[in-house]
Amino acid sequence: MTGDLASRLRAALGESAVLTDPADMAAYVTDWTGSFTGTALAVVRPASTSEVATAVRLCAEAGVGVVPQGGNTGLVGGGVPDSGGDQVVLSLGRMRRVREVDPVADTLVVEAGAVLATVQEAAVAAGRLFPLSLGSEGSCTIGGTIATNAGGTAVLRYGMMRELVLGLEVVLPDGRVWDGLRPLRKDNTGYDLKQLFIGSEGTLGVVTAAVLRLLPATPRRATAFVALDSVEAATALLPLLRSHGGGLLTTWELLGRQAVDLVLAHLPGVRDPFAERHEWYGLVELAGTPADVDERLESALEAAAEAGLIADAVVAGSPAQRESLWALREGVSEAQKSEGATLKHDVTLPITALPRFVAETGPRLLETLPGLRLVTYGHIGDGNLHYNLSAPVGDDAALRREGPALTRIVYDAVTALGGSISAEHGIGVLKRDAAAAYKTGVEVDLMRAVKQAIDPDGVMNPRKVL
Ligand code: FAD
Ligand code: 2HG
Ligand code: ZN
Repeated sequence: MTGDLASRLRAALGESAVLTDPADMAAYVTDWTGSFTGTALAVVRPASTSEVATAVRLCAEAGVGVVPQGGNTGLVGGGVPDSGGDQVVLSLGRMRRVREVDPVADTLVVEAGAVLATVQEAAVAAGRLFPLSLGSEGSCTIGGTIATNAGGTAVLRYGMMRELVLGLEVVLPDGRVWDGLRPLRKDNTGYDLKQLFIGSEGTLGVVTAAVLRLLPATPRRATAFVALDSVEAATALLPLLRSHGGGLLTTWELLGRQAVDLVLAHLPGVRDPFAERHEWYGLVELAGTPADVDERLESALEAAAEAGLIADAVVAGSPAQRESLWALREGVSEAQKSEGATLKHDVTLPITALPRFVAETGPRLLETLPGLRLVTYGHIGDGNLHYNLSAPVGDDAALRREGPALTRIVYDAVTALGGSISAEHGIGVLKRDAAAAYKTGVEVDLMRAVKQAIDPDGVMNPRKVL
């Protein structure tokens, strides 16, 4: 049955919608990190919801697993097939249309394959804001950000993707379409089905379209890069930034010196804004109208300096300066990738526990692997650290050898302090076994029950998450 699946898909969707040549499929079977590579029976590229439904139904009838894929920027190996060669990658890349912007309902209806940046642009063109903001926004898709419940650098103010979605259209594992594409702000008719699909990483269905919330435009942004002596200073600054920023505080990001060093080493044109080296840095941004944001940022920085919480500060005086400060933050993933072997830990803790986590975990890791580089940065305002590790210089093999022990140290510390082993990137394959071990038995049972109820034959994204 699987043998003629590609021909059946071609007959239903057209020749050009189905790729089977390994060279054509190459970009779809390896992830952004380069750590996850598989092989696929075929890559199918439907152009409409009904074509997605047909493709999923044909795969289900053939007993073939479907791996949904958007921009393939995911960091946990969830969007690529495994090495079995018996799965179909379903790319949403041809479904990119912004269908409607409604200024009265303050909503935008979009197809799942639309790139996040195009949705942000459509909102701006309508005088509104779609606030989700990620370093990958030029490539990641709305379907992918829904499937992973993406976070990013404006969660502090606007929440994660889950809070920005009002309605969804989903193709179910048996090929039926759930039409939940409603712009309702209120709908208490039992379980909130859309929330089940948000963050399910393609294991329950294929998201084909969404109704998104729009928010008031923030035409002026005030941005500063600050030098800090400690992680304690970064957490202590949060209430101060909040009170001086009013509701306009949008971003509070942390960067350790090692992260900055990697960006300076690998990304051309980026420079250190300070003459002296510091152990820690923060990026703060307020967004709103010109009348407000500059004064508020200034008063926050003055209060922070008086309280002895910042060692130095640079305020962006132009859009170009803002870009260069943001490049230091958004360049870390790319720079760390260029440096060689990386072990990623996207963890979250209660904010007050972050200083202790950093102080206690680093020495334990360095005892296990001397020379290890701790590349610590992330969305500290949300309690989310990217506690990433780079190999000792020139010794990638050591990181690979000690990786499981290092990850255990990190996850044990996170769990002991009341945190979670994935803040925003999800589980995918990377954390599948760890999630089963670190979540409670009740949580794992409930997740399995949901999967069994919606996808009893295991068609959707097999062996991911669970
Ligand atoms: P993909 O990588 O294609 O897929 C991700 C998962 O979603 C897979 O499990 C896939 O099967 C599933 N999926 C994709 N589309 C659908 C669909 N239509 N229906 C059902 N399932 C689907 N993430 C953050 O949260 N915050 C960040 O700040 C952030 N910054 C990043 C910066 C860089 C440089 C990079 C490379 C990645 C970053 N990411 C970040 C991770 C990534 O961009 C997000 O996880 C994003 O949501 C993935 O979107 P995508 O379209 O690329 O999805
Ligand atoms: C970020 O915040 C992203 O920059 C990517 O979530 C983190 O590459 C990473 O580990
Ligand atoms: Zn992040």
